[in-house]
Amino acid sequence: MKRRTYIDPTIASSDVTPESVFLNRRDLIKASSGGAAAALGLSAAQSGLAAEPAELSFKPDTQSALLKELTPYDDVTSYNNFYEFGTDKSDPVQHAHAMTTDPWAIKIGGLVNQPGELHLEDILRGFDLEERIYRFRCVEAWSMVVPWVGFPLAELLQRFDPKPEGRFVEFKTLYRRAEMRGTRSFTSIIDWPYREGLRMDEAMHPLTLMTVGLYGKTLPNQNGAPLRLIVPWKYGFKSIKSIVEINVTAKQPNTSWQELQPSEYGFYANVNPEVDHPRWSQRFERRLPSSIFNPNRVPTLPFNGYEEQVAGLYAGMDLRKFY
Ligand SMILES: Nc1nc2c(c(=O)[nH]1)N[C@H]1C(S)=C(S)[C@@H](COP(=O)(O)O)O[C@H]1N2
Ligand SMILES: [Mo]
Repeated sequence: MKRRTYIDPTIASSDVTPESVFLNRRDLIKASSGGAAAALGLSAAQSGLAAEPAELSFKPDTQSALLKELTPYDDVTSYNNFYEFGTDKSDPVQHAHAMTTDPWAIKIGGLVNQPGELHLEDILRGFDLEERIYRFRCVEAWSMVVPWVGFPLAELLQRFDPKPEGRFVEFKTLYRRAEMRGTRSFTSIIDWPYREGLRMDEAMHPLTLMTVGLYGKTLPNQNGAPLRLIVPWKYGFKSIKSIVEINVTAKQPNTSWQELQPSEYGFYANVNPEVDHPRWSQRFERRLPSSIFNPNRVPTLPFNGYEEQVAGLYAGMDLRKFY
């Protein structure tokens, strides 16, 4: 399989696995210092080492018009929102290594004919991975262009055979207080675990990606390892990280940000330059990397540039009301 190799400035060439391999425990452990931990049978997180991203096999996205606009790996992996580890943009990269991601399983239930559990190994073996270069727009008005690696969420849901009365899909993030310092903080405002949801047709849309990697490698913890959602036409908070549970439901599920501040964060959260956040405009975004001297301000596009593909999902809906 032809694949693109990304040059990652943060990884010495001696650390890079020479051929594409499927994820296994050994690949998750840093080649140098992780060796001792591996010999002791410890996972990287148990040993206190951040798991080093491992190479993935996937079909590269060679046609994307966004190929020339990619946000550098260092920015994608060091400027993050992952409140389980703190609310500063630099908290996740500093503290998310404490999260154990091996072993990992997701429970799929609710209104499905075949409820069950999937282990990460089965997910990586059981689905064809593909690269998708997407724009990613946070409600806070910063954005990136990221080469994700994953597979359509629809393929996963279909295996569990949703019942016809299932109209929504609910997602939950891992909640493990001992490993997530942000959840122990007394200033923490979210009712953990972090929860998100989609309407069934949004969940089944071919752009909706179950994501296991970025820049050709497994996700770093701070970006939602080992498995997260990416919904490119919605504000970033819909793209829930480190998923452990998926439920098909009849009613619209409660979501963390909506619960926190319903007047500011809606269930739909479609990127929309016409509907301002109550406290700021959504007409423009800061495309990372961005600095005071070079803010890199670009106009925000309706549905984040995916209008042609997804606007039909919302035909007849008042998008000011259903924000
Ligand atoms: N579990 C969980 N998922 C989350 C968040 C979070 O705090 N916790 N933050 C969301 C927000 S606001 C954004 S913008 C994106 C950020 O993803 P990134 O750090 O990979 O850029 O993750 C989303 N998913
Ligand atoms: Mo966000």
